[in-house]
Amino acid sequence: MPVEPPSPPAVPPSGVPGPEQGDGSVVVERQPAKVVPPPMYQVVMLNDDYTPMEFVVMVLQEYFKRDLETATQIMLKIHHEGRGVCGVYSKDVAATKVELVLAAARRGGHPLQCIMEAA
Ligand code: TYC
Repeated sequence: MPVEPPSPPAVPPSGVPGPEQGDGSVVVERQPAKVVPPPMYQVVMLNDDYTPMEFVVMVLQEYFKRDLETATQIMLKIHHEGRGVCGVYSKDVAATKVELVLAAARRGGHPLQCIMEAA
């Protein structure tokens, strides 16, 4: 019994070569890469009346890699304005930094608050 060859699909699946040029060759159009940057989060520290300024400066140096002058400026901004951005990171990194800062604050007996929010 004769076996029929499989017939080609009427519509080629998208993303695969097409259309035929007549000589059997095909033109492949490169799709522009759709690169979506990951959502970013800012880590924000809040002011309080009890955490020592020196501790906040140490946190900014240790966990946010700020030099002494920048850390002092950020700390003073928080002190005067109530809040300040320590840095902007991907979700996981921001969440880890918040955890580390809160753990260090609790170890030191300070009420320092640190949150993350969509940048
Ligand atoms: N306001 C605190 C003080 O006068 C200092 C401080 C700064 C506390 C920043 C928290 O996120 C903070 N000792």
